[in-house]
Amino acid sequence: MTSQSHQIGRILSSLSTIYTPVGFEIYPFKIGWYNEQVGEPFRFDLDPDTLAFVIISTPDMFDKALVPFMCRDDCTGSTDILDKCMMHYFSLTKQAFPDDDVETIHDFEMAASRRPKILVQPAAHVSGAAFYYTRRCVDPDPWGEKKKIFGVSIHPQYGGWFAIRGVIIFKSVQCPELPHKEPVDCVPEQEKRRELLELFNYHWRDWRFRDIIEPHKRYSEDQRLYFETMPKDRSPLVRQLKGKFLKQAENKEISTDLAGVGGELATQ
Ligand code: B12
Repeated sequence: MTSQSHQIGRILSSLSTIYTPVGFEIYPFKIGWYNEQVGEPFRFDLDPDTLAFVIISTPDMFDKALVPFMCRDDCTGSTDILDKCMMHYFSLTKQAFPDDDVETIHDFEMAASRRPKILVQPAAHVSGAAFYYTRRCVDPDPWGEKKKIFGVSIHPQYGGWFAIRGVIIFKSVQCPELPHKEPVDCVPEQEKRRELLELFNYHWRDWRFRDIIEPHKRYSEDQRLYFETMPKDRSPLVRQLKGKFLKQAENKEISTDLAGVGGELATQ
C-alpha cells in the first residue's frame, strides 16, 4: 500500500465512523473530475488531484440522525432544523481533522453570485455514487429546446429515496492514484429515462420518480409525512416523533447514545 492510499484509507475510515452509523454514505472523488463536468462558474480553483467526498443521506438518516437531533435541539419543526442537523454533522469532520485544510460545502449554500457553491448531482456522478440523468441522455430529445428539464440522480440501491447533502474537500490532500468508479446506470432504457425526467419535473410531489427502480429501502411513513407537511404545521408531528423516539430509547429498541450529537448542541 502506498503512503497516499494509506492516507486516503485513514481519512475514509474516520469519515465512516462519523457518518455511516447515522445513515449517510461517503464517496471519494477528485476535484478535477468534477471541474471537467461543470460550467466555468462552478469550477474550483484547486489542484485537479485534490481529494473530496460526496455525502449522501439514505432513508435511515431521518431516524438515526435527524430525529435524535430534534430531541437534543429545542426544535418545533422549523424549516432549518434539517440544515442545522447537516451543519452539525459536517462540523464533526472539521473537528476530526483539525490540522487539515478542510472545506465543507452544503447543497443549500449559495455563492455571492447567487449560484449554488456546489452542484451536487455532477459531484455524485463523478464519485460513482449515483448516476445523473439529464436530457443529454435521452436521444432524440422529446421536449424541444424551449422547455427546461431538470436532471435527476438515481442511486443503485435507493432509487430516488436519498439526497445529496454536500461535499467535503481536503484541500491539502492530493490523490493522483484514486481509482475512478463509474456510477451504475440503473435506468439504461431510453423510454424509462424519459419517464424518469418527466416524473421528476412534472410530478415530483407524488414521490413516483423515486421508484423508477425497485429500491432496497424507501423513506418511512413518518419521514414522508414530515417532508409533506409545511414547516409551519410541523410542531405536533415533531412532538410525536420525539415521543416515539424517546419511548423506543427507553425500551432499549434503539441506542440511547445519540450517535455523534454532542452535548454542546443543547445550548445552541
Ligand atoms: C436550484 C435547485 C432547484 C431549483 C431549480 C432546479 C435546477 N435543477 O436547476 C428548483 C427550486 C426548481 C428545485 C426544485 C426541486 N429540487 Co432542487 N436543487 C437545486 C440545487 C440547489 C441546485 C441545482 C442547480 O442550480 N443546477 C444548476 C444547473 C446549471 O446544473 P445542471 O443542469 O446540472 O448543469 C450543469 C452541470 O451539471 C453539467 N451537466 C449537464 N448535464 C450533465 C450530465 C452529467 C452526467 C454530468 C456529470 C454533468 C452535467 O453542465 C451544466 C453546466 O455547469 C440542487 C442542490 C445542489 N446544490 O446541486 C437541488 C437538487 C437538484 N434538488 C433536488 C430536489 C429533490 C428537488 C425537488 C424534488 C424539491 C425537493 N427539494 O424535494 C424539486 C424538483 C424539481 C422540480 N420539478 O421542480 C435534489 C435532486 C436529488 C436527485 N436525486 O437528483 C437536489 C440535488 C438537492 C439534494 N440535496 O439532493 N431545485
